[in-house]
Order: sequence, then structure tokens, then C-alpha cells
Amino acid sequence: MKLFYSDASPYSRCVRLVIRHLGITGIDEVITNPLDNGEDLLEVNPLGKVPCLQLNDGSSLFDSEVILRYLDCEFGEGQLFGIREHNWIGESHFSLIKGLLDSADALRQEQMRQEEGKRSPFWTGRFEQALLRGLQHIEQTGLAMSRDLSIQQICLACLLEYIDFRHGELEWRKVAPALALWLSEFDRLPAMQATRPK
Ligand SMILES: N[C@@H](CCC(=O)N[C@@H](CS)C(=O)NCC(=O)O)C(=O)O
Repeated sequence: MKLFYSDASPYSRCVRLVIRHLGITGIDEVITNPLDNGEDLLEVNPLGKVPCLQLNDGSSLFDSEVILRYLDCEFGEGQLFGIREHNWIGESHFSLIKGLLDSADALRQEQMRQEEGKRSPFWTGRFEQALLRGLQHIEQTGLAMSRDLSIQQICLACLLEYIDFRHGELEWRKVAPALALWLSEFDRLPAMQATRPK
């Protein structure tokens, strides 16, 4: 199998963490800048986005959620997502974190527009507020406190470190101090250190 990923992409990092956590071998990780519009990526994902997992039969899986569910189902016996029918609240927490990843990514796009003098204060503020509100909500659910490693925790760690990487000015630790403490522990995992955004 072949995983198209980029080092900066938090969605790619979630997948790379799961590969390491489940001890999956036989995936060739191919670093790819989606903005280059390389033929290799466009052939497997018409959206031109990473991550994308090409299976051994040539077919491909995207986006990150589909890849994560596939890996958990095929290699993890569902240990990360759990049994869907019985965990609707957990599913919503996953959706919240995924939505926050989208807000952080959209905020990055605003940041890039600033270089062209086209940043929108309205959208910048809206994405920032969504991030702060969402993290405060996650803090209150206590999901980071569970001892069992879940897909929510993996994606949350990727989200928080992506915010630090791209949006250091966002003072999220003030609204979610328990998450900050949790991240400082979680960050010690070898898989976290091996997949730092750059
Ligand atoms: N919903 C997608 C989002 C993937 C995504 O937006 N990836 C970014 C990198 S962080 C990308 O490839 N951007 C290129 C583009 O938007 O054209 C997922 O969960 O995989």
C-alpha cells in the first residue's frame, strides 16, 4: 500500500499515528505536496488532497476518516472507533474534532491570503472562535482523560499540535488548560515525535 501524505497536514498525521499505533507494516509513505498537483496524486485522488491511501489492488481510499476507519477495521479489530451503533456520543466527538481540523485548515488558508492582502477579518474571527469554543467543549467532555487510547484522542493531539504549528497566536491553553496538560503527556509518545509537523 502507498500513503500520500504531507508533513504539515494534520489529517495525514492522524493516519500516520494510527499506522504506528496499530503496528501496521507494508505501507510506503510518500511525501507529497498537494499544491504541486502532481500526476501521481491526481490519479489516485481527483480532489488533489492528502492523505490518500492507495491499496495493493490499485484502488484508493480518501478522505482521512475513510482511511482511519479502514485501518482500524482491517488491522485494529475496531479498537479505535469502537462499535458505531453503541457510541453515538463518541461519533459526535469525532465529528467535532474533524470540524475543528477543518476550521484550523480554513484559518491557514486565510493566513495564506494575507500574503496577497486578501485575508478576511470576518472569516478569520469566525474560525478562531469556532476553535476556541470547540476546544472548551472538548475540555468539558473529559474525553482526553480516558485511559483507553481512542481515535478521538489521536485526532485531538494532531489538531492541538497543528494549531501550535500554524496558529501560535491562538491562546487555546487559556480556555482548555486540562487539554494542555494532557497534550504535554501525550506528546511523549514515540509516534508523536516521529510525525511532528514541519
Ligand atoms: N477532509 C479531508 C481534508 C484533507 C485536506 O484538506 N488536506 C489538505 C492538506 S492539510 C490538502 O490536501 N489541501 C490541498 C487542497 O485543498 O487542494 C480529509 O479529512 O482528508
